[in-house]
Amino acid sequence: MTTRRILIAAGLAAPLAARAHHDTNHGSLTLIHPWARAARAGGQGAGFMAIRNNGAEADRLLSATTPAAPTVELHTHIRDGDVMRMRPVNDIPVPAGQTVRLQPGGLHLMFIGLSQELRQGQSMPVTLVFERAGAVTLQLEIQAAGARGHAH
Ligand SMILES: [Cu+2]
Repeated sequence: MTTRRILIAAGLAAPLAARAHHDTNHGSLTLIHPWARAARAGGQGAGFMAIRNNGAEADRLLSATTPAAPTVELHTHIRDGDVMRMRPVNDIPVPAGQTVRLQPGGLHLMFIGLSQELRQGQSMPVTLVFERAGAVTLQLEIQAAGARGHAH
């Protein structure tokens, strides 16, 4: 079966689209500059953004999903001797009044076993599930494979 047919079978006729991006407000949260690195089908990808909690209650990012990969993990980097290694975390706390940054070398979304190429200039939908704010779907703008930050 071709990739395209698999996508259609999953109800994802056009999961990647070129479109403009804006910060997203969801409940007490603002999701700022969501982006991902370009990556090949079958490989792994990484997603980043800043999450600002404007509210008076702490929240937590519990999980994430995307039609572009069967598994999304929440990862951080830890120092292991002289190397930085990625490690899954159960959740990502977003304390009241604070901004948590998912960025290269730190916390990030890890897309495992990409079912499609993440092509620079397109975008991918990702649904985040927060303990308090619930689920919100964002479009991550796909940057170059080696990108270190969001291009404005
Ligand atoms: Cu990772």
